[in-house]
Amino acid sequence: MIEKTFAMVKPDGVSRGLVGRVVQRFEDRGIKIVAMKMMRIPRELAERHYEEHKGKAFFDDLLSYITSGPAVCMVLEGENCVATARAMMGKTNPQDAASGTIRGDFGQVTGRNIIHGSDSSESAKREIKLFFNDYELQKHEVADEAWLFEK
Ligand code: D4T
Repeated sequence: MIEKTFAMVKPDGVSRGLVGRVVQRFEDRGIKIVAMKMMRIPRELAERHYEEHKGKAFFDDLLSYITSGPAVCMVLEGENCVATARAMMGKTNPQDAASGTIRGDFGQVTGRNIIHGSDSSESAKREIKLFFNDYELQKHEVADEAWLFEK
């Protein structure tokens, strides 16, 4: 099933110049970028995004980190895209993330793990709405679409 997911290159990824290489991986896989913007996430939006972690020991550090500089927010689209994008990112703790994944190749610690991806289709819908307006989501065809999917 073709579905959308939300992904964000976090401020460490932006600051370390990893945006291009991260985006390249999605493009190489044939995953379609249907929205993308750079923003410094306001604290209130960060709190809503991470509301499931409110009250946890790492919550304040997480908010400081995620609001510390610009992030690059994206909506990705593809077959089973929530799970595929998560698999490409690797485990939350880069120490546990397999080589070949974004976190496994570029990260070392959980608190600087470069990228976020929605963990379910419900989260994806919620997060896409939090960060993007409908008019920011493109409906374009890409050149190799006919070869990426069966009819
Ligand atoms: P995100 O949401 O950033 O893609 O991460 P995950 O979906 O892979 O992991 P998560 O929701 O469990 O954690 C959210 C965010 O909090 C940071 N974190 C997490 C942390 O700093 N210390 C911790 O102990 C945990 C569990 C990293 C990701």
